[in-house]
Amino acid sequence: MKIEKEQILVENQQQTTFHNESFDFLGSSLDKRGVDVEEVVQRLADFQVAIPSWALGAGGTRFGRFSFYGEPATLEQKIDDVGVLHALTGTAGAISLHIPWDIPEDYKAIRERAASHGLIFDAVNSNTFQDQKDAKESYRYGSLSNRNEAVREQAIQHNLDVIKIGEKLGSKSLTVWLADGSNFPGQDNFQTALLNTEDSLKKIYAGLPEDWKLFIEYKPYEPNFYSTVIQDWGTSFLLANACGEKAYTLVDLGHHLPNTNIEQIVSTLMVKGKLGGFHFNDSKYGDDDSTTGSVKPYALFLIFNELVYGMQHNPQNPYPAWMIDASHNIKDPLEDLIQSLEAIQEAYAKALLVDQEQLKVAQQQNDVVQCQEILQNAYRTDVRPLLERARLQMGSALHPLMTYRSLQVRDNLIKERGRHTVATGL
Ligand code: AOS
Ligand code: ZN
Ligand code: ZN
Ligand code: ZN
Repeated sequence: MKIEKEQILVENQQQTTFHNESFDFLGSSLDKRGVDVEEVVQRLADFQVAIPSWALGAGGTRFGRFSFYGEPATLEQKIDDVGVLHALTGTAGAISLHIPWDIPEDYKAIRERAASHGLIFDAVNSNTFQDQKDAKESYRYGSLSNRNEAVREQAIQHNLDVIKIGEKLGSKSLTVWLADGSNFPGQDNFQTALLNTEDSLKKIYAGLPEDWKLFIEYKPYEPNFYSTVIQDWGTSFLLANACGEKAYTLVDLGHHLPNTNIEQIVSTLMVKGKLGGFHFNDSKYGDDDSTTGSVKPYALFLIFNELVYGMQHNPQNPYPAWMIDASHNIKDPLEDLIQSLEAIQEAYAKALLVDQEQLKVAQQQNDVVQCQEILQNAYRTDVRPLLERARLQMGSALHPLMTYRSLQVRDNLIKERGRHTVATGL
């Protein structure tokens, strides 16, 4: 399944007049507000978000999984699915693989397939939260933190192997998310577990190529329900500092306890030059992994406001790696990802509209009301015509979801792959 540029063009033609009208209207009012509209559109066109290979099939819960028709069953098919997303949105220019779920057989063929869709390989992810077939040691009681040295060594070696795989694909970063923790008080010695983890991460870091980055993800609970070794940004931050300058903290929006001020975490990490990557999703309760922007779009905007500020003011922080980390239990995964990509771009566009100069003045004058007005003025702007314009410029779909449906992509995938496929790595 591959969407041709020509098909998108035909779809776009029917919608261009309406788009032009709404773009011109918005453009002239933004112009009056002193916004450089062309620049905002260009930034939106440049903004690329990686799609994780594991988000292309239906996810599930511990109670069950309802598979979705025409799910990708192979790495090739996963790449094709991201190709569809990228053709439609122009924003999904990278795929993130999870090892061992996605080990390529023929590297050259895989690289070529990705390139044919205009995709690059983003961070590679290691997996020490499941026992693999024929593995000598078990991760039942932890991996990089395990009190048994042989288990730690196996987990370290796995991460080094993942780096090797990533190198063959052109990836430039390794993301480590550790499930390690304990289920009951007294089960583990917190200090030993933390020190073991630090030691293991340093050994992985030592195997990192010069131009690579190590991203350390944190999460407060799940799958362990009493303690998690890397429970919060502070723990991730101290481990990244212990490893060295190529190690960074990775923020996953669903990995915070309720009401945490995520935007403030973002700003703290950026001012210290340690925000490496980002996993977008949304959440009502915990690591819900729901569609980005579906529950708390204003919070997402406030996070982007800090990201935009940080990208402008913190040269000490590298350009962050953007990724969606979501799971879809009932929606068509591709439609869900299109919605997430749209919400991300929307929040980014709105953050770009915040008048930073005016905000600074209002803050200086302690005009709290005006500060809120400035943020909400940007947030309340309907920026969708800007997104459309960016896509139009890239030859992508004016309305990705509409085009996805009118081109009957899912039906075509079912025809190609069969109705009852099962996604790998779930
Ligand atoms: C787990 O909760 C983390 O969000 C990981 O980033 C990711 O979802 C996992 O590695 C895929 O299973
Ligand atoms: Zn994540
Ligand atoms: Zn997660
Ligand atoms: Zn999540």
